[in-house]
Order: sequence, then structure tokens, then C-alpha cells
Amino acid sequence: MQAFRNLAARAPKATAKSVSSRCASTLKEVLAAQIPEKQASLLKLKKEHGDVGLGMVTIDQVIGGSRGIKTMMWETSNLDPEEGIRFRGLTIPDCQKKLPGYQKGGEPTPEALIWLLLTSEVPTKEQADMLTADLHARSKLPAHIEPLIRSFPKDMHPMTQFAAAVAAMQTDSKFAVAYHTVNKKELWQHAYEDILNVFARLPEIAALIYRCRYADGQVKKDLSLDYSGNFCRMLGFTDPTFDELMRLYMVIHSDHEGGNASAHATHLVGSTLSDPYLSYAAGLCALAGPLHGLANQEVLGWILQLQAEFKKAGKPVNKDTIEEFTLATLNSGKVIPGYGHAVLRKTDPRYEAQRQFALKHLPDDPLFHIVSTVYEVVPGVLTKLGKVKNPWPNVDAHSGVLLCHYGFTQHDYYTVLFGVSRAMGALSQLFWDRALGLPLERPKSVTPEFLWSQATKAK
Ligand code: CMX
Repeated sequence: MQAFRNLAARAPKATAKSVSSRCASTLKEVLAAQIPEKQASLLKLKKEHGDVGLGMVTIDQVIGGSRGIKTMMWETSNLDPEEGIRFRGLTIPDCQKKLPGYQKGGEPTPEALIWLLLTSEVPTKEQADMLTADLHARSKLPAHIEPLIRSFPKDMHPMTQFAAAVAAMQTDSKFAVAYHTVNKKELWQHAYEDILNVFARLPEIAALIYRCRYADGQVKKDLSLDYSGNFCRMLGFTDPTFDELMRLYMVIHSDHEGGNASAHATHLVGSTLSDPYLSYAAGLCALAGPLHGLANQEVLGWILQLQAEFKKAGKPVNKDTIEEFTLATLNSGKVIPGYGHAVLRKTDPRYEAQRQFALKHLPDDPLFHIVSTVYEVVPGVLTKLGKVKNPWPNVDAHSGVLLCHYGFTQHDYYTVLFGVSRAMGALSQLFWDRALGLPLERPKSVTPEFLWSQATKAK
């Protein structure tokens, strides 16, 4: 035990440093300075302690979607079942306190969070602004992307359009070209370029999909604003409070450690040395599933259906009627969207952060009242089922109502917003995967016969 404490004391801490300790100032220079030390640390860990076991794997875990099996290294964030997410050691309230906002005291900007996720250092306002300028400068889409999006059938789901457009940008990949021409030790530099370019271009792609599907197809940029403010203008929203909501939204949706399907898919595909465009397109396909990111669309659909049915039947919205509606959903063989989680065992702090925003900015919104009453009812109903491991709300239970309040009502689009945000975590980690030269991911599968043979032996 003492030996473990000594080792742990020597290991790099997953806690953000408050000021950049290095003299290098651009994001790429800070990262370049960090790489040799981190490579050496990983090599030492592998060489001297590679044979240390991390626990047994049970048959239940093999059949049950690998829950809890520690099988991936992920440094940008960590998820504790009770406490929720920490980004480089910082909780959501820590980020709100420490990361620079667009304005003093405002919500942290996604640019500040990208800096934190990549470097584990809290950026100064100047560094975050420098990254904003860099992202704006990189934001021009390859010429074929706009016509491609305009050519999609109007009824193609926005997430299908989004994943297809991100994959189609691969024509611009510097990493894919470099793979054939440079020493693999230098590949991280090209991954960096692609990753920053993906961050820079996702908002315009997302906005084009939105404007083509629901509006006049025109996208108007405002590069005098930050990443989120410009994104809101491109979508067609001008309320500064909505800009703040978008900053909060993007930060809390950015990363949720590595095991979630979108992050894991990005990491897995990236491990084949597929470039960041294709890797993140894979992540977006995973995010589009209703048990993962698409749940945000499902939640609003569920609440609107509840509201419409109650109105038609002349029923009041209260705890009793919501309980009835919840039971009817469960009895029809469906899940309650926005509730439950594979890791969390408490109310998601991302839900709580959105609730605080609602209490401050829209306390009297009728949909917010429904969401709050659902929160009072659903955990009890799910607990009574006896099989649900986490009856508490997750991030998706709240986001739609906030968006709706500001007139963003097209809920079949909501997962695209999640997709713009999730890139920040999944691709920051992908940067480190390449900088550390992590190998092809290739876990072992086993047959049912093997499991039966092990089960029989254990008796
Ligand atoms: N409503 C009804 N049943 C639920 C439930 C919910 N919200 N959450 C879990 N259950 C059920 C499961 O379907 C499972 O039932 P079966 O044994 O009949 O298959 C049982 O409870 C045990 O599941 P669990 O171990 O508690 O949860 P999992 O790790 O298997 O699944 C999740 C996690 C998120 C897929 C599940 O809670 C769910 O389907 N929630 C609703 C969809 C949702 O909100 N997804 C978004 C999650 C956040 C994100 O990734 O974006």
C-alpha cells in the first residue's frame, strides 16, 4: 500500500494548473513542450508497471456491454459515479469559476475549455482569445461541402447530414497525406492541424444543415464574436442570453470520459490511424443513437407529447398525471428518455448546471415547470421497477427545454448541437492518442462456448 502511495505521488496529477507554467505561448507550442515528458512518463509506466492487474472481468461484464471494465486510457476528463464529470480535474462549477468567459463573470467559452482539455492548463483570457482568432481563421469550408449539404434530401435526419458532411471534409486531411510522407513520430503535428480545423468548421456545417432544413438556407457569420456567439448568429439567433446558454451547453456536453459511445468510437477509429475527420464522423454516428446523444431529441418529444395529450384530455399537469404518463411509457416497452446512466449513480451535474441556468433566466417557463415536476416523479417510478441502476436525470433531460425557451424548437436537430460540443473532448483526446503513439485498439472477443466452459470450471 505504501509502495502504491509512493508511485501515485510520482504520477502526473489530473488537475488543471491555474496558469501556464511554460514560456511557450501558442497552443501548439504549449503542446509541443508537453509531449516529450508525457511520452517518457507513459513509457516508464508501461515498462516498469505494465504487468500490474486492474481487476477481474466477469461473464456479466462481457455479456453486458463491458460495463466498468477498465480498458482505455483517457486523460481529458474523468467521470465519478457519485460526483459526475471533471474536466482535467475541474468540476463544472470550477470551470465556471476559473475559465475565462466572453465577458467577465459570464459562462466559460468553449475556446477556454478546448485549451484546458488539450493542455490541462487554465488559459488566460488572452490565450483563449488567441485560440478564437485561430479557429475563425481556419473556419473556411472546403468548396464541395456547402453544395453537398444543399443536395441532401430535406427529410434526411440532421445527424446523418452532419456525419456525412464531416466525413466528406476528409479530402482536406493533412494527417491522411502525412501518413504516407512523414516519420510517424511527427504525425501528431498533422493530427493537430486536422483537429483544430474540425473544431473550426463544425459550427458552420451545423448551421448550414439547420438553415437549409428549417430556414432560408442563408448563413451569416459574425467573426467579431467568439466561437459560440458566431455559431448562434450563423444559426440565426441574436439574443446575448442565448449566446451564454450556448457557451454553457457546449462546455458541459464536451467530454464525459472515454467509455461513452461517441468518444469511444472516435478513439477506436482513430487507433487505426484513420484521420480525425473520419474518426469523428464515426463518433457522430454513435452519438446519433437514442440511448446516447439522440436522447435529447427524444426527451423534448416525450414532454411535448405529454403536454399535447393532457391538453386534449383536459388533464392537469401534476405529479399524479405525470406518474400515469410515465407508467404508460414504461408499459409500452419504452425507456424514459433523459433518465438513467451507465456510470452515474446520482443526478448528473450537467443537469444541475442547466437547472441553475433555468432558475436564473426562465423560472416561469411552463415547459421548465413540467421538467421540474418530471424530476420529482420519475426517479421514484424507476426505482420501483427494481432493475434501473440509476433513476436520476442525465444531461439530456434538461437541454431541450432551455433551447425551446429561446425559440429553438426543432428538436430533431438537437443532437447536432451535442455533436458540435462533443468534438472538443473526443478530438482533444485523439490529439494525445497520436502524440503518445497509442497503438491499434483490439480487445479480445470470446465465444459463448468459451464463457460456458469458464462458468463450468468455476463451479
Ligand atoms: N427508462 C426505463 N428503463 C430504464 C431506464 C429508463 N430511463 N434506464 C435504464 N432502464 C432499464 C434498462 O433498459 C435495463 O432494462 P432491461 O434489463 O430490461 O434491459 C435496466 O433498466 C438496467 O439498465 P441499467 O443498468 O440501469 O442502465 P444501462 O447502463 O444498461 O443503460 C442507459 C444506460 C442510459 C442506456 C439507460 O439508462 C437508458 O436507456 N436511458 C434512457 C435513454 C437516455 O436518456 N440516454 C442518454 C444517456 C446519456 C448520454 O449518453 O447521452
